[in-house]
Amino acid sequence: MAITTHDTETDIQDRAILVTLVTDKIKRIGIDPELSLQELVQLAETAGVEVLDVLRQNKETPDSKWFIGKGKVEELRMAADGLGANTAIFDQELSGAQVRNLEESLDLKIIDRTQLILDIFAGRAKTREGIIQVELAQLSYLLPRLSGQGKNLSRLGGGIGTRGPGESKLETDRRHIRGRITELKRQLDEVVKTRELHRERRRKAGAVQVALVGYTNAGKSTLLKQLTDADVYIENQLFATLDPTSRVLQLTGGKEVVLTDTVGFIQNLPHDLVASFRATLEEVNEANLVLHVVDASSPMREEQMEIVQTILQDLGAASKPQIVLFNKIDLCEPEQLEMLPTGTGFLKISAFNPEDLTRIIDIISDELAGDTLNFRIPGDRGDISSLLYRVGEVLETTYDENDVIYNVRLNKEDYDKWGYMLADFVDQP
Ligand SMILES: Nc1nc2c(ncn2[C@@H]2O[C@H](COP(=O)(O)OP(=O)(O)OP(=O)(O)O)[C@@H](O)[C@H]2O)c(=O)[nH]1
Ligand SMILES: [Mg+2]
Repeated sequence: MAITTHDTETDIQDRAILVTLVTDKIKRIGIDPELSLQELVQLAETAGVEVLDVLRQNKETPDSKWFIGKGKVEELRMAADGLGANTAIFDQELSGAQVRNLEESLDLKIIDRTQLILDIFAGRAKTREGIIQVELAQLSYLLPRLSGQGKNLSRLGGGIGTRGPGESKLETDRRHIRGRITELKRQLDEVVKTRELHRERRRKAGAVQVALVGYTNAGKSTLLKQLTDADVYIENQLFATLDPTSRVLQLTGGKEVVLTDTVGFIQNLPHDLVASFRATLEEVNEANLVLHVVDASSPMREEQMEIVQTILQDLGAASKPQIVLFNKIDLCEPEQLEMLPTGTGFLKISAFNPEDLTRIIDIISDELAGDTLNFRIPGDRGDISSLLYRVGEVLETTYDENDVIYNVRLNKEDYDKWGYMLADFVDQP
């Protein structure tokens, strides 16, 4: 049977064997390796790869030359020969030397989880910002893996299909890649400035912003579509959404907010990708309220929620008001439903249930409406009066001797932020 190689034209479908190495370190800290592997299968399929088989190895530490043990390399060779695989995808990150050794010995295209994710992103990028960010992440990933490669750079970074950084670029030397990285960063700076201007405009317009965040495939885009009739891309695959999309959502009582769909998160989101996508991800920082969408039917639900919180923390958005939407409850087993936390700030929904959509709008309305409070401000504290006008909605003003009593609607976030100045003036009934 013919075994295709990394140099073969890419119209031939990638047929892959997945490989995972469970080290002591992973056992101690990592996510369940089997669940991670399930996710790798999904990632591979999302990238259009046919998964033929899975190989597992338990080993204290990775082999510095081959990553997996030499015996396992032979097993991989036999499996690849037997099944007609042209690619091996590793669930853990490989060094440049390991990729090279495996490729040369096995005559297979060797890809790791990070590269697979970068590849999917490359296939998804549509906007100028997205395209720049992905290429920057790919080249940043590639650069440290080029050392000692000599002239033959094309072997690395081919990626799945044609979506790698491109052969022509890879054949240039490191200096060239560094130059390209500098150029991409410059272009990105420009895009970031434009995005910042947009944000500034929205801020000035006083738009209240709500962000849908969550693990990839949780149903964020589905919710945006269901809530606002937005025409967005929805697919049962990982990273369907790359660029943030915003739509106006009307709340109970007619108030309008801007609802934004964002790129999904995943465990071990490649560092280079997070760094490059910072500008996009920071949309979340603009939000007044975060809707954390969770696939309640996933066996990885808890781990996924933790990963999302960690990434929110990294972005500096962890302390924002958050509502957790446990989505896809139509797919949950009764015992899965029972295990979901309840209480304020949690809602169990199915994106396809119109009643649930109404409940989502109600909970957003409640959360953003805030409480009304009375403030008694002495006549000589014009600074506090103007602060109230700036951060709240003054509903009523009454005068009592030298004081002004303001009845103000103030949301929690703003009260937390300005409480240190305002608390002394709250008028107790
Ligand atoms: N059964 C069921 N399926 C749902 C529900 N919500 C979303 N889905 C499906 O879940 C899949 C993923 O939905 P998306 O809206 O693309 O998910 P996403 O969070 O935007 O994913 P990424 O953009 O990849 O991060 C699609 O096949 C949806 O039809 C739900 O409540 N019930
Ligand atoms: Mg999406």
